[in-house]
Amino acid sequence: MKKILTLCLAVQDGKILLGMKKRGFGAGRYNGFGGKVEEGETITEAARREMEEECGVTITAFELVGVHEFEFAHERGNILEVHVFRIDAFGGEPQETEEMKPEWFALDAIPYDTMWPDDRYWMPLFLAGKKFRTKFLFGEGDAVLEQNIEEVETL
Ligand code: 8OG
Repeated sequence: MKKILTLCLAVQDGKILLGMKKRGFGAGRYNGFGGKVEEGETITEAARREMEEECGVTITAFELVGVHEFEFAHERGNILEVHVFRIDAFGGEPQETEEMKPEWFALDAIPYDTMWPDDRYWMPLFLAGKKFRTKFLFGEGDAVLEQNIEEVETL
Protein backbone atom coordinates (compact mmCIF):
# COMPACT_ATOMS: atom_id res chain seq x y z
CA MET A 1 0.00 0.00 0.00
CA LYS A 2 1.21 3.46 -0.82
CA LYS A 3 0.24 6.75 0.83
CA ILE A 4 0.96 9.98 -1.02
CA LEU A 5 2.05 12.98 1.05
CA THR A 6 3.48 16.44 0.46
CA LEU A 7 6.34 18.31 2.08
CA CYS A 8 6.75 22.07 1.47
CA LEU A 9 10.06 23.81 2.18
CA ALA A 10 10.17 27.58 1.74
CA VAL A 11 13.56 29.20 1.24
CA GLN A 12 13.96 32.97 1.36
CA ASP A 13 16.94 35.30 1.94
CA GLY A 14 19.29 32.48 2.95
CA LYS A 15 16.81 31.01 5.42
CA ILE A 16 14.52 28.01 5.46
CA LEU A 17 11.06 27.96 7.03
CA LEU A 18 10.46 24.95 9.25
CA GLY A 19 7.78 24.26 11.79
CA MET A 20 7.89 22.50 15.15
CA LYS A 21 5.24 19.81 14.82
CA LYS A 22 3.01 20.03 17.87
CA ARG A 23 0.90 16.90 17.51
CA GLY A 24 0.47 13.62 15.59
CA PHE A 25 3.01 11.78 13.42
CA GLY A 26 6.44 13.40 13.80
CA ALA A 27 5.47 15.54 16.85
CA GLY A 28 8.46 17.16 18.59
CA ARG A 29 10.41 17.45 15.35
CA TYR A 30 11.05 20.37 13.04
CA ASN A 31 9.87 19.74 9.51
CA GLY A 32 8.51 21.42 6.43
CA PHE A 33 4.73 21.73 6.07
CA GLY A 34 2.59 19.06 4.46
CA GLY A 35 0.53 15.96 4.91
CA LYS A 36 -1.61 13.40 3.18
CA VAL A 37 -3.11 14.06 -0.24
CA GLU A 38 -6.87 13.75 0.12
CA GLU A 39 -9.26 12.06 -2.26
CA GLY A 40 -10.23 14.21 -5.24
CA GLU A 41 -7.26 16.52 -4.77
CA THR A 42 -4.09 16.79 -6.87
CA ILE A 43 -0.70 16.65 -5.17
CA THR A 44 -0.10 20.37 -5.77
CA GLU A 45 -3.55 21.25 -4.44
CA ALA A 46 -2.69 19.27 -1.31
CA ALA A 47 0.59 21.19 -0.92
CA ARG A 48 -1.25 24.54 -1.16
CA ARG A 49 -3.91 23.42 1.31
CA GLU A 50 -1.37 22.18 3.86
CA MET A 51 0.66 25.41 3.73
CA GLU A 52 -2.54 27.38 4.40
CA GLU A 53 -3.77 25.05 7.14
CA GLU A 54 -0.46 24.57 8.94
CA CYS A 55 1.07 28.05 8.76
CA GLY A 56 -1.51 30.36 7.20
CA VAL A 57 0.31 31.37 4.00
CA THR A 58 -0.64 31.11 0.33
CA ILE A 59 1.89 29.64 -2.10
CA THR A 60 2.50 31.81 -5.17
CA ALA A 61 5.59 30.15 -6.69
CA PHE A 62 6.81 26.62 -6.22
CA GLU A 63 8.53 23.68 -7.88
CA LEU A 64 8.41 19.94 -7.31
CA VAL A 65 12.02 19.04 -6.50
CA GLY A 66 12.01 15.59 -4.94
CA VAL A 67 10.16 12.36 -4.24
CA HIS A 68 10.93 10.19 -1.23
CA GLU A 69 9.83 6.63 -0.54
CA PHE A 70 9.85 5.90 3.17
CA GLU A 71 9.30 2.41 4.56
CA PHE A 72 9.43 1.09 8.11
CA ALA A 73 10.95 -2.33 8.90
CA HIS A 74 8.01 -3.24 11.12
CA GLU A 75 5.54 -2.72 8.29
CA ARG A 76 7.25 -3.59 5.05
CA GLY A 77 5.16 -2.87 1.95
CA ASN A 78 3.53 0.24 3.42
CA ILE A 79 5.22 3.02 1.52
CA LEU A 80 4.99 6.73 2.32
CA GLU A 81 5.60 8.56 -0.95
CA VAL A 82 6.45 12.15 -0.04
CA HIS A 83 6.50 14.80 -2.79
CA VAL A 84 8.84 17.64 -1.85
CA PHE A 85 8.10 21.17 -3.07
CA ARG A 86 10.47 24.11 -2.89
CA ILE A 87 8.35 27.18 -2.17
CA ASP A 88 9.93 30.24 -3.80
CA ALA A 89 7.25 32.79 -2.91
CA PHE A 90 4.15 32.98 -0.76
CA GLY A 91 1.62 35.54 0.44
CA GLY A 92 1.06 36.34 4.09
CA GLU A 93 3.11 35.89 7.26
CA PRO A 94 3.72 32.42 8.71
CA GLN A 95 1.60 31.95 11.83
CA GLU A 96 1.51 29.41 14.61
CA THR A 97 -1.37 26.97 14.25
CA GLU A 98 -2.64 24.03 16.30
CA GLU A 99 -0.32 21.74 14.34
CA MET A 100 2.87 23.75 13.74
CA LYS A 101 4.98 26.55 15.20
CA PRO A 102 6.89 28.12 12.28
CA GLU A 103 10.46 29.33 12.61
CA TRP A 104 13.10 30.55 10.12
CA PHE A 105 16.56 28.92 10.26
CA ALA A 106 19.79 30.04 8.61
CA LEU A 107 20.82 27.47 6.01
CA ASP A 108 23.99 26.67 7.97
CA ALA A 109 22.04 26.18 11.22
CA ILE A 110 19.39 23.65 10.24
CA PRO A 111 18.38 21.72 13.41
CA TYR A 112 19.03 18.22 12.05
CA ASP A 113 19.17 16.72 15.55
CA THR A 114 15.50 17.56 16.03
CA MET A 115 14.36 16.56 12.53
CA TRP A 116 13.57 13.25 10.83
CA PRO A 117 16.88 11.33 10.70
CA ASP A 118 16.83 11.04 6.89
CA ASP A 119 16.74 14.82 6.39
CA ARG A 120 20.47 15.39 6.97
CA TYR A 121 21.23 13.06 4.05
CA TRP A 122 19.06 14.61 1.31
CA MET A 123 18.79 18.24 2.48
CA PRO A 124 22.20 19.14 0.94
CA LEU A 125 20.84 18.18 -2.52
CA PHE A 126 17.70 20.22 -1.88
CA LEU A 127 19.75 23.24 -0.77
CA ALA A 128 21.99 22.91 -3.84
CA GLY A 129 18.91 23.25 -6.07
CA LYS A 130 19.07 19.64 -7.31
CA LYS A 131 16.19 17.27 -7.97
CA PHE A 132 16.21 13.92 -6.25
CA ARG A 133 14.53 10.56 -5.65
CA THR A 134 15.24 8.70 -2.46
CA LYS A 135 14.34 5.49 -0.64
CA PHE A 136 14.81 5.10 3.10
CA LEU A 137 14.13 2.10 5.30
CA PHE A 138 13.69 2.92 8.99
CA GLY A 139 14.19 0.56 11.90
CA GLU A 140 13.51 0.90 15.59
CA GLY A 141 13.62 4.42 16.96
CA ASP A 142 13.50 5.61 13.33
CA ALA A 143 17.14 4.58 12.77
CA VAL A 144 18.02 4.68 9.07
CA LEU A 145 18.72 1.03 8.10
CA GLU A 146 19.04 1.52 4.34
CA GLN A 147 19.15 4.54 2.10
CA ASN A 148 19.35 5.25 -1.59
CA ILE A 149 19.59 8.83 -2.84
CA GLU A 150 19.58 9.57 -6.54
CA GLU A 151 19.97 12.95 -8.18
CA VAL A 152 17.63 13.17 -11.20
CA GLU A 153 17.08 15.62 -14.06
CA THR A 154 13.28 15.47 -13.99
CA LEU A 155 10.62 13.99 -11.77
O1 8OG B 1 -0.35 14.54 7.89
P1 8OG B 1 0.94 14.36 8.61
O2 8OG B 1 1.35 15.60 9.36
O3 8OG B 1 1.03 13.12 9.43
O4 8OG B 1 2.07 14.22 7.48
C1 8OG B 1 3.39 13.89 7.76
C2 8OG B 1 4.32 14.96 7.22
O5 8OG B 1 5.67 14.56 7.49
C3 8OG B 1 4.26 15.16 5.71
O6 8OG B 1 4.59 16.50 5.41
C4 8OG B 1 5.37 14.25 5.19
C5 8OG B 1 6.39 14.40 6.27
N1 8OG B 1 7.34 13.32 6.43
C6 8OG B 1 7.11 11.98 6.62
N2 8OG B 1 8.29 11.35 6.77
C7 8OG B 1 9.27 12.28 6.71
C8 8OG B 1 10.67 12.23 6.80
O7 8OG B 1 11.28 11.19 6.99
N3 8OG B 1 11.34 13.41 6.66
C9 8OG B 1 10.68 14.57 6.47
N4 8OG B 1 11.40 15.68 6.37
N5 8OG B 1 9.35 14.64 6.37
C10 8OG B 1 8.67 13.50 6.49
O8 8OG B 1 5.97 11.49 6.59
